[in-house]
Amino acid sequence: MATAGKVIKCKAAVLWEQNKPFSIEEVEVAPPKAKEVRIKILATGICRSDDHVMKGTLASKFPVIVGHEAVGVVESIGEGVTTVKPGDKVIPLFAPQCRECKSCRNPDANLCIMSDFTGRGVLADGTTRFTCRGKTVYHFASTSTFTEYTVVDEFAVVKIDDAAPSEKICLLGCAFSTGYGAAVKTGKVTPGSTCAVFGLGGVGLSVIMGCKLAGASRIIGIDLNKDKFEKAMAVGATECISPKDFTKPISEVLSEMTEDSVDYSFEAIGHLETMIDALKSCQKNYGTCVLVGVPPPAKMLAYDPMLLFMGRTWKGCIFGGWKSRDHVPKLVTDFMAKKFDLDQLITHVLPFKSIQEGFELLNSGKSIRTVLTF
Ligand code: PAD
Ligand code: ZN
Repeated sequence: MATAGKVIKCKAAVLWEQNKPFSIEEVEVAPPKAKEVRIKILATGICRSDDHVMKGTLASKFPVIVGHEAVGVVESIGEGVTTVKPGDKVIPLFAPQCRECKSCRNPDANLCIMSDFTGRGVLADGTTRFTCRGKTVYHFASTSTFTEYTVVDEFAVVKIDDAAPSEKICLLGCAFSTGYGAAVKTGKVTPGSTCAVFGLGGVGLSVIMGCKLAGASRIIGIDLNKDKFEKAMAVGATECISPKDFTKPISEVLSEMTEDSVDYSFEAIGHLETMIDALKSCQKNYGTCVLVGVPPPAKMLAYDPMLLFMGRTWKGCIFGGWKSRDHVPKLVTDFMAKKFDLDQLITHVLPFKSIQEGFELLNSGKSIRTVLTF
């Protein structure tokens, strides 16, 4: 393309400091260096994890360009890139896969050593490709998609089916893959089982879809916001409850609703209290509880070790446990084969410049996923 090898000036949503709104700025995006890929973003979803950066729940340097749930097209590649080429439709991967580290070599693991969940904010060579008003702007979680163009390391991007609709499958970059994988890959929900899902945002609803596809017979959705119940039922919940309607903990309510508690419980909120109550909610001897919500920083959990001693399994997963470059193209193929539907998760589609409105919809509880288009 004509822009290859040149600096691209384009619009991006920059967070200059914590707790301040997005500022749409003209930024400079440097060309990709060796083993890097520059991508034109086509569509990107708004996830609670982006909001966590704004509020300080997820560590980050500032100024930063967040956003991590997207589809784009490769604009140009750096030297030595072999797995994608200009013109390819791709999904940037916040959980990268270098294919060389110990986790990547383990068939059951997916937390690649190249992941940036600690807020380093740079590419593998230790530098950034963004500048704005003469200042260095940091990357977020190997992706940074709230911009017309981004640069990622080759290990953090994968080619997908060109025919896949960008405005929908951007959700495979985070929400759907995370929730669905938590149920079918990490939790390994079995047919006929009972499940409880704490939190009915884009991630929790995707957990429900996974539980349903795995053949669970009873799926109980839990949220403080009853407006979320209709969607939860539409994607597969068999009933929904709100903690506001009970004076006792949800774990006790679930124990009464089901014979001796559910087989699987999932926490898709990110609060310490609900993490422990989700653990208490699964069957005491063989139950499995999966943590999906991002934990608050520098906080410790205190819980009765008897909860685990009796036999429960407590696990967590990032990106559902999927090995991103191996599995994302297959999830796209499954979507194209109509194995699951993403329409229920997308409540709003807005132009990129309305990003702040998209976050207001998230924070007021009115949206599930807002997709921004370019
Ligand atoms: P969301 O904010 O859209 O959904 C969270 C839901 O939880 C909302 O519907 C709230 O009303 C509800 N809620 C809040 N507090 C409570 C409570 N005490 N009891 C019951 N319900 C409550 O977020 P999301 O679906 O985009 O993300 C959910 C979490 O998952 C969040 O912490 C996000 O950062 C995390 C996440 N993790 C990964 C991963 O790889 N593990 C990926 C993406 C998102
Ligand atoms: Zn996300």
